[in-house]
Amino acid sequence: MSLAADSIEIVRANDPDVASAIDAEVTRQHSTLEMIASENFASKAVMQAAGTVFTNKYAEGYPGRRYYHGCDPSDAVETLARDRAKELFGADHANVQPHSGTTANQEVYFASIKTGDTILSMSLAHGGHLSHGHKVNAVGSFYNIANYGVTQDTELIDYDDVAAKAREHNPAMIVAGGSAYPSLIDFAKFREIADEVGALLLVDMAHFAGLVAGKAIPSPVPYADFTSTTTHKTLRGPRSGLVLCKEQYAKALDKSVFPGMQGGPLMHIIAAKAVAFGEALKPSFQDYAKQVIANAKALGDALVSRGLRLVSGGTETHLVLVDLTNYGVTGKAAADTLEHAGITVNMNMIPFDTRKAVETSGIRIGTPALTSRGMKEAEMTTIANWIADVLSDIENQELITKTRKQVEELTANYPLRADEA
Ligand code: DSN
Repeated sequence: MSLAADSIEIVRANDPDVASAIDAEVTRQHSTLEMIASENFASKAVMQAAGTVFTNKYAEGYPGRRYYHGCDPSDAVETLARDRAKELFGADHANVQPHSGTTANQEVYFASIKTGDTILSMSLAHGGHLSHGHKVNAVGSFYNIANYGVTQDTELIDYDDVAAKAREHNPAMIVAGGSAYPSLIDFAKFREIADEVGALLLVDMAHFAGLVAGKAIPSPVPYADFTSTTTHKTLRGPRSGLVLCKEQYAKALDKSVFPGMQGGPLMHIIAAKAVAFGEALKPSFQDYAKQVIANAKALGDALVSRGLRLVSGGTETHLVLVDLTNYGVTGKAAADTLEHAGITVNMNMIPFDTRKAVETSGIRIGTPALTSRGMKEAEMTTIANWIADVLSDIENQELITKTRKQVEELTANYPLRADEA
């Protein structure tokens, strides 16, 4: 055991109930295969920075312009985080205060468009995200939402549809990016369409920010007016958000984040973000990012060799979206059964899914977390075969128990962070 286990003794002494939940989570993370595409393992340095006295400090405002006194250390750490984020992504301006990816997106809209304006974004059912506008999300209440999607034959973004919808709806903002899209996005094409209709372009790179930082895939930053992200997925930092933008939007963005949508920034999390951005600037992060993609490809190839179909035919990123139709199981049944076998994935709708979101025809499987544990292509092939075995016989309790044991044997050889073993 490592990570939280060596730092919760004070919690245990003061609050055994909470310590016991933390112990259970440590055991779960160590002994299972974490394949939720949006999860990862932060370093000890990131977690320790997040657990510091900065949690005690109010620092409303920005470095050098605070509404509270005693902010010199807060200014120092926020400046480090901002400068590192700008260097990492080659951005004009960075705001490191957003609490999450969803708030980051809301803050971009609030900074740049008016209530009632139209946002054109990828449909949630085709791999978009709630915060890109949906009737069950606040964004859908404040703005008029139009959606583009993928083509039925390729399951890739239909750029003709994006252009047609842009001409039809005249959006103030076009959003590119999603949470279950396994292919690369043509940011230059999005820029061209946005320019044609006079719209702003927001790229939400939450899922693939670490791959951009690690130079494993092309960056959206030169093309987008705003680029938003979470910091805890492929980027491997603390659970939080970040917005980058062109210099001309810097003032409006900062005003939108504070005082527009947030109060006191979480200085302990900003300290942890500064550590994470520092880690991502190291050359070893580029090896990590490339391995994440190599692992996703190996996992996908092995699943295909077992008769499973991958949406869009494969992956160029950190995730595969698996159509389970050939196996005759729903995404919900598959994810439930795999969890019993020690493999954690999401149920996920596939494009043109005939099942609802609570059941789905697919599962989303990602490699960022297992790559942090040091697993490579060979382990991905082994795991893909375990997944296929379990899914081809989901009522077989003996097989589920056997797989759970194999998962425990495999994970025992891999610390959560291979670089900190
Ligand atoms: N971050 C999203 C994901 O799991 O992809 C959920 O909001």
